[in-house]
Amino acid sequence: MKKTLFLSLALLGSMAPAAQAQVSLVNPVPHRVETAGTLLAAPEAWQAEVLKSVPAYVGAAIAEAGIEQRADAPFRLKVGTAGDKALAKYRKRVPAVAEGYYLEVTPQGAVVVGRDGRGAYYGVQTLLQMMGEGRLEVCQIEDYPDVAFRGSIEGFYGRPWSHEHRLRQLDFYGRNKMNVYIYGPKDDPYHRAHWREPYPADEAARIKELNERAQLRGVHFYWAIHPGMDIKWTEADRQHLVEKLEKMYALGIRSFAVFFDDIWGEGAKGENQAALLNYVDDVFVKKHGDVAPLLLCPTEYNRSWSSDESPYLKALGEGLHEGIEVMWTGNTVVHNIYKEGMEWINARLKRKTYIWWNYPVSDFVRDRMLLGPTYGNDLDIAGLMSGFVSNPMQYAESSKVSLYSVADYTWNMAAYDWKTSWEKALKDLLPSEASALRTFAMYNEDLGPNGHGFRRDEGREMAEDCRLAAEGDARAVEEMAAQSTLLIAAADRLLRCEENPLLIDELRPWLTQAKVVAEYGLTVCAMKTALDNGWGEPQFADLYRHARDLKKLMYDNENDPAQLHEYQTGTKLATLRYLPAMNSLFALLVERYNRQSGAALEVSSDYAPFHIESSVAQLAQLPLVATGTELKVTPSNEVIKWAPDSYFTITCERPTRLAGMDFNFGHHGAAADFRLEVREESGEWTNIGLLHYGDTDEVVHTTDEISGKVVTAIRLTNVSGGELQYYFRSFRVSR
Ligand code: LOG
Repeated sequence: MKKTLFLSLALLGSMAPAAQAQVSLVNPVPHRVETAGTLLAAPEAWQAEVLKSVPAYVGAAIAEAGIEQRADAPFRLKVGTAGDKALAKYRKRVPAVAEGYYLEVTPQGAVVVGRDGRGAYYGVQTLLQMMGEGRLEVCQIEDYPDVAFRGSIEGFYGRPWSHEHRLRQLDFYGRNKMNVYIYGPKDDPYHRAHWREPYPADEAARIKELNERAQLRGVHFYWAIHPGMDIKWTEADRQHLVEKLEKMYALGIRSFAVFFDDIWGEGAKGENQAALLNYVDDVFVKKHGDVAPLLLCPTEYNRSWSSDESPYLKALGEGLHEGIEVMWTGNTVVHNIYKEGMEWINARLKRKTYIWWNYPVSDFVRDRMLLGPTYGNDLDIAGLMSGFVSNPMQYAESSKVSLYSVADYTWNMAAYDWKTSWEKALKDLLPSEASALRTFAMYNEDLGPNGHGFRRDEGREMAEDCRLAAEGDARAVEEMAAQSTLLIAAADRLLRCEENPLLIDELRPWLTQAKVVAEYGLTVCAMKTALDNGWGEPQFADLYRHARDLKKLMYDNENDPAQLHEYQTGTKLATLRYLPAMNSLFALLVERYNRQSGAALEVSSDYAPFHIESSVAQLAQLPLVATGTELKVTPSNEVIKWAPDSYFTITCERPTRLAGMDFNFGHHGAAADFRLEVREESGEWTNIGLLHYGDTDEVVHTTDEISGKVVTAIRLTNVSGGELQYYFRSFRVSR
């Protein structure tokens, strides 16, 4: 008797037989599945018939699948769309949603019927994924996307993705039913700094090739322009913009976005932005007739920078032509997306917003590799958005861990299960070493303290062991020692894994660091054994010294010039639970040893001698990096708003001798807007002069009097009398 199962992912997760079925290999999780659970061997050859209603790229995808096409093969594959007469008997089963499809698998063959061409493509992807382990499942699937536009926005600061990486991404989006890639890397000069200038021929050719690959994978390739840093609201600049878009059109691009994020001043005016977009809509989009609705990234792109009565949002909501899409990052720059926030912004923009989700982007925490599960967005908001794209890390392959789940979430939101999705993502990315990747990923999830306050629950599975080990619990310490060995093993396996060299190259600094971190943990656990067994000098002291040396090595790895990131040094992992637990255990053991033996070994293995205090919320949580002679505040990507009299203070736990300092707020003239003071050991505050060198210098330097001063705090105050809006490009103190 046939058993009918309407599967949601929640069910898949909890039902063992279904979890092994071939349908469970499919990403995103399909909406409606009927299956008897019967498994077949996947065909090695088939007779594939692709009806004319289906675009050529679908046939190409079938041909690329590596299954022999043979006229006498017993397995028949038929692919068409809902309008095909030959498939009329399936029509009722094709969901009436753009990009939906119906797939039926029987022992004799498979039929894919798309609502449209892309739907047919997605039906074929489902079939191919199901065959991933050499088997096929007899089933009927009715499937469709919840969110119309799903994908990624290459929108981070830092090194843009390479051409090869982008091509691989587009292939990945096709397989996982994502239909959007927005090209907007902040550090492509022709996107932002030199937006008026055309691409050189070789770069133009690469963009053309990307767009062509996108078409083959059912992906809308959006090219984005970022004119806001220096746009003048003149006829000339309007023409510059349209001319640039025309150039991109000539390369074959048919979807365009205009970004005004992270700017201030002239470019940030809502009415002008709306008028410009409407103009482009009239003279470019409507003129051509085959260009997608424009997409705008506004200047107030999150709620914390806006207000209930924001005149800016009002100007966009009322002024922008119907159909122009507007992006939004949520309640803050980096935030999970909640229903209440969606309703708030949709009411103001008078349209369903297009979500720009700032995860797993790491351009504000460049010392992190973000490989954890993708969780936290509300599951009942599909109907409130027009699109959802993820801004990834500059590490393209590694970003696939979360992009895989973004595909899953946006396609079938109510059924989204972040745990299962994460496990599947790791297997998809590195099938031969998925368990090693999982072990490693458990330590690479949290972002650490950061300006946006966005954190992840790293090491949730070892929470209890970490808590107990920190208190010296014997069983938990043994457990942690075993976990540490597993981490070393995982790092070694990944380092010699050849399955995805691009991925391993990205992970390498963190893999190297993971081995040192784990060795430190192991050594601390061994210190406990040594102490429990009554070992004294020299064994305990040797282990103690080794633990401290490993800490030093971690630090050296972070500051290895070969691994320096452009703005923020560091290669951090395991910082939420594992390292704090091992540090506490270390301190506990050393104290006990000192007590027992009368020794005076230093207890703390970590020392954080500098702290930030600021009345500017955007600055208060910025990480500080202290190297041997320098103290650097992590730069901020966005514009910082300094209220009148607001301050930024660095306090030093120990009196610190200064050699000098400078900062860059992206503005010549900033020196006159601030007062710099240092607190001397006596507790007294002393003013230090500020100046620029020359007429255009953006860097603010201090006068010589700073050199040699021994201080316990450095304070910068906005004394301009008004609100200031400046970048925060660098802030360095040398000592
Ligand atoms: C930028 C983005 C950057 C991200 C995270 C938007 C709309 N713009 O603060 O380019 O990658 O935040 O740092 C942003 O998010 N500015």
